[in-house]
Amino acid sequence: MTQTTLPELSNWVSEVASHCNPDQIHWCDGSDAEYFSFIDQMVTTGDMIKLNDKTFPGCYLHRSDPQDVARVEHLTYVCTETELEAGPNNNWMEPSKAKDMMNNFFAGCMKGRTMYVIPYCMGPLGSKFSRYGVEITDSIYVAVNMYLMTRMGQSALKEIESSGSFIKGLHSTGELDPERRFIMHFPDELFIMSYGSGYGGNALLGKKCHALRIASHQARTEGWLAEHMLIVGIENPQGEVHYLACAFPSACGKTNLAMLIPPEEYKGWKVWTLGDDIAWLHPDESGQLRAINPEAGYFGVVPGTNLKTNPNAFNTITSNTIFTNVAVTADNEPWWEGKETGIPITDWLGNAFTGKKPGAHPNSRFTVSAKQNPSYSSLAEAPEGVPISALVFGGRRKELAPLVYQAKDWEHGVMVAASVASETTAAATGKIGVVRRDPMAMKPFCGYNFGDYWAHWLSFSQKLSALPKIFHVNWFRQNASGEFLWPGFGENMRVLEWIISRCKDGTHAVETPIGFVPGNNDINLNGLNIDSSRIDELTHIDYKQWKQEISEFKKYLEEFGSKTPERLLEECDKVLAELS
Ligand code: OXD
Ligand code: MN
Repeated sequence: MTQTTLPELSNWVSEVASHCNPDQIHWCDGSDAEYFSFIDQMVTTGDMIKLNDKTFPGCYLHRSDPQDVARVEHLTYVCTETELEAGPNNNWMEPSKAKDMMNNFFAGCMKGRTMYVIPYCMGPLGSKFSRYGVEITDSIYVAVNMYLMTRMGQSALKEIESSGSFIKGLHSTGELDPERRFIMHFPDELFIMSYGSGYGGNALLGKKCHALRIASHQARTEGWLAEHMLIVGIENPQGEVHYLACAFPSACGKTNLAMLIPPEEYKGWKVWTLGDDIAWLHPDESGQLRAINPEAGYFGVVPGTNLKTNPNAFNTITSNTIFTNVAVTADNEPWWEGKETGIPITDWLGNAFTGKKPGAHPNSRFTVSAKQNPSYSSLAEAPEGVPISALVFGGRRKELAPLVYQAKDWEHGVMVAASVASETTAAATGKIGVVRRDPMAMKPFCGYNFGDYWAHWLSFSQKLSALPKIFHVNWFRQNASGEFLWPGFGENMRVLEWIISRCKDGTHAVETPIGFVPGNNDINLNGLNIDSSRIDELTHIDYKQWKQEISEFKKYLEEFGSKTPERLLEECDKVLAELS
């Protein structure tokens, strides 16, 4: 059993143990041997099912509780001293009240169970941008997922012991009772308590809880940004690489964009993946914004993944992958809607597949090490991160938002980013397909008042000497008959090329009241069965609809009262004036 030389950590572990009363304590060392022994234990108990070892070597299926398949935003709280600090964008509870309630749940909850102590690092080990945490959990499923998603175990513990600082995360699956399920954040104490769910975003505390909610709060005081963004490097045939950080709401194709393979016409172009979900953005000494991915793996949505939509993801998940809530074929292969091969016999619940209900849960997931991705960037572990040329925001919108537009300057860009709205998906419980405001795609993840967050974003015009350009994209625009106007997936490379050229001031655009859009000859359509008039349709700006959109957005901003930066309201007024 690994112990620690850090009294703060050993005292906390002892306190938790005496409160939760586990049968045993296991300090995770993060070794491969430990991972496989956990997997073996889970196979023995039926918690994991070994999949076809020939076609999917090292792959396993986990079936979660059917009531525990997504993030629970209505049960997720930010417990700051005052409600105003958490803001209308968060659920809030008074910290001592929240702790009392949670401590009640945790009392004796690990009886008959093993308590796992997981020291982990978010970011490349040893990077000055990385942050450390320790998750205590009674879920072996969480332990194996943390092994794939973070740098965990002995090496992280060493760093924690030398720096003396870490975020505490306490987790128990409890009774998996939706009535006794809460995810509580105490940003002032760098503390997370999560009870009653084993689902990734609720239970792998390094991810949304630490790397976004707590980190965004820390980042505000320390002068950086923790964002819900993928990071990609786009290499042109001359070998020049531009790095983009792109924010989209959950299940809107971040993983697909992060792993994009350029279409045939793009000979010599390459896309390198640095991250698919979270970016930590720091200004460096020279005023350049640099990004690291705090995660080491992907926890991606499975349905829809195939050799056409995302060949890199498909190839990444054919070995050493944990699947959660997918269907299974007669050959014991994992199966999901959109896989395009195989016939399921058992659905995600373990029942016979009838075809009347989905085989895989719409939010079924893969967990896999990022290193398996064929497009894994050689700079993914670079301690200094990568320089960011452009920040790209997007949502899933049937209408209104053009395929792509560029903000006029930083302040306008912050307004554009704050105006992100998207149709909801299966990644969180609740109604699917309704448009909701999701500023910077951070609605579920910002650990403090959005008003302060927008002000923090605006302040970067003072912190950076070279400001990244800001863009908005919408791959999901439809025509009146409900057909998608843009093919999406690998073809999005064409839009990325336009974005990069704009960053170098090297290409044409048309100025409109909402920003710069490509003219109908500005996007390379070679090899696509689309004529340039489609670009007109995709970039058409309906002034009446936009006036209504910006007026509604302005009202939304005003809900944050005195916290709303005046500057954002002025940006809205400027656009409204141009639309009149
Ligand atoms: C995720 C999410 O799992 O955003 O990344 O829900
Ligand atoms: Mn996400």
